Amino acid sequence: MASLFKRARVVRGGCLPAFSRSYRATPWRLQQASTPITEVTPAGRPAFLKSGTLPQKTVESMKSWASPPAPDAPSQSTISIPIDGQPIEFNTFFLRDACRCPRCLDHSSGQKQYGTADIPSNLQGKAQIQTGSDGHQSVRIEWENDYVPPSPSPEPHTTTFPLSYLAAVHARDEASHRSAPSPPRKTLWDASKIKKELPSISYTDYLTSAPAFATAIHALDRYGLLFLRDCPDSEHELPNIVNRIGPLRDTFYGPTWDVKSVPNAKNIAYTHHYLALHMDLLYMTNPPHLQFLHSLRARCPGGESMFSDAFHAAEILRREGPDMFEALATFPVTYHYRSSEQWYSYTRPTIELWGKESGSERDTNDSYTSSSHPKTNTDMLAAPIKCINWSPPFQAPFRTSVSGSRGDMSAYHAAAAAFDTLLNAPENLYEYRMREGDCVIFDNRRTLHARRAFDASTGERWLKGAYLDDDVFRSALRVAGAREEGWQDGLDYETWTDKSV
Ligand SMILES: O=C(O)CCC(=O)C(=O)O
Ligand SMILES: [Fe+2]
Ligand SMILES: [Zn+2]
Repeated sequence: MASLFKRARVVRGGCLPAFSRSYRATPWRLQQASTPITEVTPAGRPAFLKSGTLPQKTVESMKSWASPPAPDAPSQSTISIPIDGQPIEFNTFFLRDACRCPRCLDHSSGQKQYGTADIPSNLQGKAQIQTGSDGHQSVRIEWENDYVPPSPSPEPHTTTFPLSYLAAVHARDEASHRSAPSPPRKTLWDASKIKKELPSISYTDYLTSAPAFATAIHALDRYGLLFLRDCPDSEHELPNIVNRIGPLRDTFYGPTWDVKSVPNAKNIAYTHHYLALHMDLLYMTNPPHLQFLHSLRARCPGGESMFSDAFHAAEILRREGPDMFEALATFPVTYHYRSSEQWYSYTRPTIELWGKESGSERDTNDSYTSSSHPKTNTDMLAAPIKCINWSPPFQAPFRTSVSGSRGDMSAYHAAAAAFDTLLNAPENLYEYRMREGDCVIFDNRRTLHARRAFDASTGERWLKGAYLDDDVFRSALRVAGAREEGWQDGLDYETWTDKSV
């Protein structure tokens, strides 16, 4: 029966501790083999269906978790803790589970030594406020019927929180009840604004100055565009530039790739033709978040780069043509890359919005992972933009709503034409001729890139390119800023580990 809980954790590097037999006491409920099974399901406890497929003993054990504790083992669903003089009820399991003491966390990795499911359902706790010699207040909880990870220490297990942490948790809960979390802060731009405010940094500062690097990548997050100046003239330099943020994203184009005009190009970018505004790799499930282009040679006429803020264009459309905005937020467009050796394909709407459903990461202050899409038009017209998908050169034939006189395709066509006009309007398009030694970094889910045709017969044009994923960028932003925007004071505790014992 215990095998239900003996999950084999397969972790890359094999470094997740815990869950090994020696580290786990038998969960309390599993010892209660004779616990009477009841159909009564108190609020907040899951009801189990009768299972025809699981062994009866397993089903009984599962039911025992859902049933109320025996009368001699009263449960305590909350613990009252005063926050700003008000008694606030915190869920008992939340408090026990959030313990970050050196017994609950593995000493070196800071990872948990037990699972939430190991916490006995009859857990009880008594909270006491303490004031340290430095004046900081903390909450010390003494537990009864606790799950205690094994430790050489004879001391009973207690949990101590900075009071500021619980105040921040409470504030976060309150805010999420009042309104949807605020969108990640972005600075939308048109051509004149970006010319004035263009984020840029010298190569040397980017690599050697932590504060300058932090400022630069926060600007990259805000504007979706950053220029590095005076990069070394070496085709081997780009991985160093990317690695300053984190490991680069390898694709079938290679870890880095050369944008040069070549015969039999496997990508339209590797020709000398005009390349319309687009994003890269939308035919993949998770297109790269950042794209890097390092200019190594700029010795022929033409080839100017162009950038356009697709969030800015989409916001204009939301204001001026809400029906068109809706068409772009719903109509599915298929992108593909097909050759003799590759066949990538993915379908997505042009505008993706942050959802509001509970459990989505927008509710947890994390701004760059996937979330559910708003369901109603009202939600759609209010929801912040998560990302844009626009890559005409890589579109496949449409797959839906195209037969007969169905309106969807025509509505999409009108909306796409309006969006294209906005993206390419001279007042929105930032044109810049990359100089040798420049490296541009841009948000591939927001900032569109294009280039003018060039005359490859009179001189060389050569860019080296690379990609980087969203998780890697979010991680670098957090490290550089110690916390994300929208992150409340005090919540840093969640990633803090007390290694003092
Ligand atoms: O040639 C350029 O400036 C851009 C090429 C391009 O779109 C790409 O490499 O993704
Ligand atoms: Fe591209
Ligand atoms: Zn603990």
